[in-house]
Amino acid sequence: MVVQSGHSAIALGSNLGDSRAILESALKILAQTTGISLQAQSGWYQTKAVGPPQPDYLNGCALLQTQMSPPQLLETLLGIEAKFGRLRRERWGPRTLDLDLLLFDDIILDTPTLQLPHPCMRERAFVLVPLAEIAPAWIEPVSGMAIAELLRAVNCSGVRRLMPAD
Ligand code: PH2
Ligand code: MG
Ligand code: MG
Repeated sequence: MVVQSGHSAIALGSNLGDSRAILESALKILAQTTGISLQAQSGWYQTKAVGPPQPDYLNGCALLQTQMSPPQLLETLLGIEAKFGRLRRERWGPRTLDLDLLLFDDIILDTPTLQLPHPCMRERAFVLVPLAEIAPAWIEPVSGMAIAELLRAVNCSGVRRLMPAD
């Protein structure tokens, strides 16, 4: 029997520069990367920033199928961030492109460079709203709860879906 693995979910965010164009080209690069196939993408959401005062974010999520290991996929995401001139200044500060690895199969991992599932995803409406659009039934393995269930527990008032023409 062949067990399909390598399903992952990522979050995309930007609040500096032309965020919409940046997020869309990041997805295009991912889709064209050897060893990754883009399976689904959510709509884009304008979201109130969590953390220090800064402009609203544009956020979304995508599902990937990959032959890479989680650390290889993380390296790929960081490489794409770097292409868009991502500078790491203050923690949780404004950024041109943030690509976060949220889930990888049902792996639970806690290393200094990579934690799976992403430790903040359970509380973040700007992650759960777009993720629930494309993976409502995915069980977050630490809580044992489905994404749609986690979403019911958070306040979504700062998250607004953009219509395609916005
Ligand atoms: N990312 C952060 C900190 N705060 N707020 C919103 N709305 N969206 C984000 O993507 C975001 C944030 C750190 O990664
Ligand atoms: Mg982030
Ligand atoms: Mg990040």
